Amino acid sequence: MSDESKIACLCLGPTGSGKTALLKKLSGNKDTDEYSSTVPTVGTSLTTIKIKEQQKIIIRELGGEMAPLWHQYYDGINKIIYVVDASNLCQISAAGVLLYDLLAQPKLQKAKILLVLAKMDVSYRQMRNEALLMLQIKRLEKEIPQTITILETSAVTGEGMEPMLEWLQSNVTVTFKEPSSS
Ligand SMILES: Nc1nc2c(ncn2[C@@H]2O[C@H](COP(=O)(O)OP(=O)(O)OP(=O)(O)O)[C@@H](O)[C@H]2O)c(=O)[nH]1
Ligand SMILES: [Mg+2]
Repeated sequence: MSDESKIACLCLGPTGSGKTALLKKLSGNKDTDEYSSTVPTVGTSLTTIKIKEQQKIIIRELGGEMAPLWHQYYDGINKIIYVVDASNLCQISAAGVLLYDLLAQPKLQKAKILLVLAKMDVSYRQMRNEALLMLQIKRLEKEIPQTITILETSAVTGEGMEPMLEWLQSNVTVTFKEPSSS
């Protein structure tokens, strides 16, 4: 049974979108309270997240620089955390291209996707809506077999950490937030 506590999860997203900082915060790394800096992830890095007494989840981050090689890690993956920098709309199109490629991968047709809008402490609601519109999430939802859950986070304030842990724990999460105009 112990193997079941290891959920195969990848954390992906463009360079600098905030993956390492997010996983650091999620794993309860105290440094992030003071807001420590991160360095670009070269290759891959593993983070173990303790969920309950005996349940652990190991998340593998693949640096944005490694995007051409992400596909080598798709075997046996059932959850993907896809991190987009909500404060940097210039990067959204690139993030979208990588995301669409991911969603089209045969090995990931049954994966659950968590779309993380990161760095919300330096973003605005309007930018977040804009980001979702640019990613065409509403249209995507109708065309893809995967379930996409959208979450706003900040590695600085800790926003979104609880729901993220819940998502990691659950096998099926069907929440879909539409980009609203409010
Ligand atoms: N304000 C703010 N800055 C953040 C947040 N998360 C990350 N950053 C900053 O964004 C930069 C990149 O963060 P990383 O977590 O290293 O990004 P990454 O996605 O791991 O990048 P690669 O490993 O190169 O793919 C760093 O300077 C972080 O300090 C956040 O929630 N808020
Ligand atoms: Mg990193």
